[in-house]
Amino acid sequence: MSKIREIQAREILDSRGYPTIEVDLRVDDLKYPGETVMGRASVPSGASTGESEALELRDENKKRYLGKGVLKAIENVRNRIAPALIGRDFPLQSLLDDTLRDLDGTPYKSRLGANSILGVSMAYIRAQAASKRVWTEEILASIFKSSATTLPVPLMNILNGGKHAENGLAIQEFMIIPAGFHQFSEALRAGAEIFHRLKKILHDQGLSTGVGDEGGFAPTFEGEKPHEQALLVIMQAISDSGYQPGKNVFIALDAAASEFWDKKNAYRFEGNLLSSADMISVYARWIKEFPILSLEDGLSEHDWTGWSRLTETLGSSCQLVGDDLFVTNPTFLKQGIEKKVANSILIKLNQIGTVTETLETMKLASHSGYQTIISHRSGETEDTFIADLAVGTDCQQIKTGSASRTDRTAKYNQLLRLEERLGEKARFAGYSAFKRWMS
Ligand code: 2PG
Ligand code: MG
Repeated sequence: MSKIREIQAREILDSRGYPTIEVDLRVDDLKYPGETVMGRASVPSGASTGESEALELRDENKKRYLGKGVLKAIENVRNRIAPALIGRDFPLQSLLDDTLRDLDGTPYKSRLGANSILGVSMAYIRAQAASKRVWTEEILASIFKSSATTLPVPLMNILNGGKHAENGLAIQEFMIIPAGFHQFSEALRAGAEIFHRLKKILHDQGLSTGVGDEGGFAPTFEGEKPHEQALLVIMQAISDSGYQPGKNVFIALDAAASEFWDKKNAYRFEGNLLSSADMISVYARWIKEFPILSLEDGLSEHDWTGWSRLTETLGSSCQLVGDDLFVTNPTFLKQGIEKKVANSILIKLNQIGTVTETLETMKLASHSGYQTIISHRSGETEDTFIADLAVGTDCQQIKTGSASRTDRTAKYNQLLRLEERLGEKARFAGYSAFKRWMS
């Protein structure tokens, strides 16, 4: 029995300098009776959010942090959550998370805020690990029933656009996928080398090498086809680094298309208004010309008809990932499975708001043949929970930014530690993460 003894919440800053919530949760130490141990977790925040995400509670008081303070969420932890949990033991994470959901009582966690609920949910996992003297990923593995030996392929966002930069690119993320390696550490090294090579290429072309929210470069390409220019410089960076595009390093895109979709069912793209069919043709052409293995949110979360067509047309040659489309929510994922929409899902803890629900969505995905990709948010902290989550669930892919900004590299560094700790047991997911889409 390991009862909850204390819960503290505080306002800290995320990677964009906006407040977020950090929770310290103390439980009985199973090793030394009478003592307590602490689990700590902090909550990330998105910019290009799906409309049906669980609610991120902000103060909306314009006099503090431009309205983005999280004091209300903190008050909810102190005055509503802590009194209901302190002195209680939850033998299963799901019992704790069910209690949190009941306390909130709304479908999108709009009463207490998903940020306050998730902070407590994650901190409890960490506290359990501390109390039992095991690692966080081992706690997650015991819930998810996995071997916790898989190291995910990193999807590294080396060129930023959309809402994460100010460079006019509609597509939000251009990522490299270093899949053709034997170890995570080798893949990460390749990714970092390509990132540095890209910097040199951009510099030599007189383009900006400042970085966007997720640590990728954010140059402004002046030509008529800026997205193709972006893809071309990435291809060059891969080859100039001594790697082979389409052999050991591939490309992934997150269009985050809800952001450039307007309500008249058209996409504002490179100066034109395109239909979903036109957008699909653009993607089809790119997939032919470039080694693109993954396309996330290629169409808007409101354009399910377009999504069906996209899946029918490109689903056998490309990983099609629903992010804003599914918002880590089993209800939307079930609809996707029924309607044969997308073939993969992005997993973000704060879109749904508890660890248990996140794991349930992942289980549903894998039972239905949907690939899962654990993801950061564009607003992050130094918390490395998602790295532990990826290994703890044997997830084959993780997307957590570029090879710069500590908020991004912290996750990669944790994966390096996990690989080292696993030693000979470590298995890098490599090509097998994408085998369905590799010809
Ligand atoms: C996305 C994410 C993370 P945000 O769209 O996939 O890259 O961005 O956190 O802004 O929603
Ligand atoms: Mg996305």
